[in-house]
Amino acid sequence: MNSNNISRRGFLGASVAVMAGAAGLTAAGCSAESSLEAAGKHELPVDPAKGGEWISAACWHNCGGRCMNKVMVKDGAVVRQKTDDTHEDSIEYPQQRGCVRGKTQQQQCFGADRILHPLKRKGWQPGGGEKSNGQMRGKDEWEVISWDEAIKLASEEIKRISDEYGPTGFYCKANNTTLNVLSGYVRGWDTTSHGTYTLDVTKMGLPTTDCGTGDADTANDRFDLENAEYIIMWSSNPAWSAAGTPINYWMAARDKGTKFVSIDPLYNASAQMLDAEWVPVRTGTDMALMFAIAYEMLRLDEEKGGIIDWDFIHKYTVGFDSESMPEDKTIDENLKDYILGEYDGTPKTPEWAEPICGVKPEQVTELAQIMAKSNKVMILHNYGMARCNGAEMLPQLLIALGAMGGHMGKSGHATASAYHANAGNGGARLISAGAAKMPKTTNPVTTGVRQPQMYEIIKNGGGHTQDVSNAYGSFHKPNPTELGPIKCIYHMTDAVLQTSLNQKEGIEAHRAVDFVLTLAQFMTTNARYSDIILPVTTEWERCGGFGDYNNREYLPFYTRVTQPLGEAKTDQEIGELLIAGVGKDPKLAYGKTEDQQLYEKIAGCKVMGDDGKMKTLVTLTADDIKSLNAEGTPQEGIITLKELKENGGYQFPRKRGDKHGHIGYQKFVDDPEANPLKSKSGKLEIYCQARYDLMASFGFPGIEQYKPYPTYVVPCTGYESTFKDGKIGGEKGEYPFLMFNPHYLRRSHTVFDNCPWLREAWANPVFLARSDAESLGIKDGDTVLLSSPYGKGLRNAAVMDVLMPGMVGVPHGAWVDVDEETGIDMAGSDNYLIGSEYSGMGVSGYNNQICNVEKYTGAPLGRDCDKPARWSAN
Ligand SMILES: Nc1nc2c(c(=O)[nH]1)N[C@H]1C(S)=C(S)[C@@H](COP(=O)(O)OP(=O)(O)OC[C@H]3O[C@@H](n4cnc5c(=O)[nH]c(N)nc54)[C@H](O)[C@@H]3O)O[C@H]1N2
Ligand SMILES: Nc1nc2c(c(=O)[nH]1)N[C@H]1C(S)=C(S)[C@@H](COP(=O)(O)OP(=O)(O)OC[C@H]3O[C@@H](n4cnc5c(=O)[nH]c(N)nc54)[C@H](O)[C@@H]3O)O[C@H]1N2
Ligand code: SF4
Ligand SMILES: [Mo]
Repeated sequence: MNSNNISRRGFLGASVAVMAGAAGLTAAGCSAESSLEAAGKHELPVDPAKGGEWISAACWHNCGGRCMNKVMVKDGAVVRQKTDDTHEDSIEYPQQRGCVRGKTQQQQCFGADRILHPLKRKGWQPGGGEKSNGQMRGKDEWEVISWDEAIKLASEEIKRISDEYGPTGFYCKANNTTLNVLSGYVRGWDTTSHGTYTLDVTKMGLPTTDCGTGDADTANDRFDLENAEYIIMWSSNPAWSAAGTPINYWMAARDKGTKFVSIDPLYNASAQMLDAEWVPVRTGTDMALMFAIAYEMLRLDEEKGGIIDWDFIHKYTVGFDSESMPEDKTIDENLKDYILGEYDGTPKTPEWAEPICGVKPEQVTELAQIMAKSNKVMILHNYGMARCNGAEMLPQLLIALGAMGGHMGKSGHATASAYHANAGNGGARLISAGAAKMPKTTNPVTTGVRQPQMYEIIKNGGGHTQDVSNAYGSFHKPNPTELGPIKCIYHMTDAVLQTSLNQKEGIEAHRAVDFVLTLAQFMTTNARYSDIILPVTTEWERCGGFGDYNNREYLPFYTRVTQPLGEAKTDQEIGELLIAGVGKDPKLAYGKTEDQQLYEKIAGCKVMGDDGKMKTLVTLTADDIKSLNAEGTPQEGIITLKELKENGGYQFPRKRGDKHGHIGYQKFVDDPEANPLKSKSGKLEIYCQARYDLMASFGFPGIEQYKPYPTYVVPCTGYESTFKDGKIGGEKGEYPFLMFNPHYLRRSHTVFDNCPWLREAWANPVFLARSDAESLGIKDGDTVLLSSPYGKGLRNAAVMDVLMPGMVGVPHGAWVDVDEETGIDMAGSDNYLIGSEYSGMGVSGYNNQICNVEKYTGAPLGRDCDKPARWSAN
């Protein structure tokens, strides 16, 4: 954002250039020229003289894309990198091109900051209490120890804690087979990706989290995007958050004449690429805007008609008006009369909404006209707006808006999520990987603690919890539970101390326990606050696998690039050693080799046949199976193992008009009696008693403000909190800005934050609106101090003309770096500025936190890429 490599060509031009770069179109500012240059050109010929071999390599993170990544390996080193060149690129059959992060995987695997040996914190001794010297976590020195010593120390300490405190003496965020067998553990639940959609939206008739597959997918197939006259991107930035192919599909629709509207505090990269009309909105206030749009639709329909699809509403939904109330209702109120102000005397007009959401009344009226039943409209949302305090009823209101225009179940119409690798590409999976059959292990503890409250329980040596969920998205009536002390924190495939809110307290919780164990590739935040770190391999050092993350048309497959570096071991190998260390049989968790598992995944790959049935994908001969070091039976498929390897997986060939199109809700809309939704009424429940009853049963703070249908609720923290007395329009308070956390291109959450190339390419500044910066005397690049009621952090300012005034963007996932003297975080960690406040259903309100911004008077921060790495292997 403040790159010197880009000349200023008028504010918007420059911003567009930078944002387009952000989308992976350019790689300005990267230092390792040769490698990146090579990586950027996918037509690079293999040079036999050089003797290199192209290998399909993993790009393994939770980034929202799924692309092909190829590396040329020579003498054990990666000398070149490229992406998909297996076929010509076309919109029907696009290449699965990777982004700059994919090319930086070599700095993940071969990074100078890899942890290559078991490490022990010098001040820690097993036995608990004083011996653990917990206050030194994050400050102490490290010593290299042998694997034997590391496993002995860790397994003996786990056994001691397990004997003394039982399974609830342990905490782990990730689903952990090893720990199931070792001891059991308390889990934390959070609303992470989908925010309020995590709370059982199936009760209102949506698929889980509004992200279905197959018939249940609410979004239409990608070829249908161009049939929409308007696509409303609500809180949606696929160019950043679903890098790879999806944005191409959206651009293809734009080229065919579809108009885009972006409702977002930031005129984001996708909006710019799609020439979208921008509706700037304050975060966490979308419901106010939605009420006002609905009000305008009702008004315009009354005045001139033709706006609202009343037949659709009455046939497919309940709770919109007094004619369509569900049988199980407990109050006689409906959405329409609420909007008209029948119950509270306040009609939800654009003038009512403007002070809250900041959207100009003219734009509200225009949106109401666009959403009319006479237009073909797709409302495609991502979940940023649902990751806000007070957004509990947003799914019901959004579906009501869609239903008012009849925008479901027809070509060119949709009201749906557009998320991750399938953003804007709904429908059944056309290709899928198999699964390896593994022993089933069970965690003896079923208690799920709301993640941010976890830290209080750990710090206080136990406590009361309202157990309402035992895993993601599976909520139940509360089970009041008393937990004893948690003495061990075990980290593996999560970055929870970095990605969960309430980080400052999280650090204190880590300092309070007897033992923290982390399986890590780098000195991540989890690792930094640990006692023993066990070096784990990256996917490049393992036998291979599938990047199986929801892309319905492409299944990436990768194999080993290098033997394990240093002394790193796989998660399975480490799990086996720990289980054996406590005197149990590793076979309880891991019945077979990783090679055998890979074979089973390959053998179980399925591809959609012409008859609509899934068929075997890969032919495997006896020799193939032998080459995989596995045992099994040969099989017939449509491609060979060699092809699977060389092509980096399999891409399903698509054509416009093929049999694999999909229209969300089509079956339900065609015949609602024969194909009812999963809600009690079988319809879309705008008034949903079941979802409300479940939420109310939690007894979380603020629940009395909610009703079974959407109403405007003042969030526990949000825009209102930026005012001194909590009233909009009054005097501004100590934290006058509203902070949100865009998912950022340097990283996939926390992953890649340590990569030098990416640190140079993406500066990780704080996003400030120009008018705010000017009134605070802040210039682009100045160091600014961010403060919130919970913490303080430093960042360099990126002064932007594409950000709504009053909003502050703090990119998600930077590795916290607390200056122990001042308590200020030097890295711009989002969660260092956020506490554990919640209400309603316990949504983590990442995007409507409050903060203050001021010019920093101390030494300038400098650039992240000039800072030394946290850890060096040497
Ligand atoms: N404030 C704020 N907080 C947020 C968000 C936000 O917008 N704002 N977003 C939320 C969202 S949507 C999400 S999904 C979460 C993500 O939260 P996390 O899942 O905790 O984040 P990741 O950074 O993906 O963590 C993956 C970790 O696993 C490690 N790892 C990778 N491969 C392996 C392996 O093979 N073995 C082992 N042992 N470790 C491995 C990586 O190094 C990394 O540390 O964050 C949430 N937190
Ligand atoms: N580069 C990169 N890509 C990623 C990830 C990553 O960390 N880095 N993480 C992946 C994961 S697990 C997830 S869950 C997805 C998340 O994907 P998204 O939800 O798309 O990511 P965000 O950047 O949080 O939000 C998207 C847009 O919503 C806007 N927004 C935020 N709050 C509000 C609001 O209250 N109202 C409105 N109207 N707009 C709002 C933001 O300005 C942003 O432009 O991304 C995935 N892709
Ligand atoms: S979008 Fe994700 S999978 Fe694709 S290259 Fe980038 S980091 Fe890798
Ligand atoms: Mo996520």
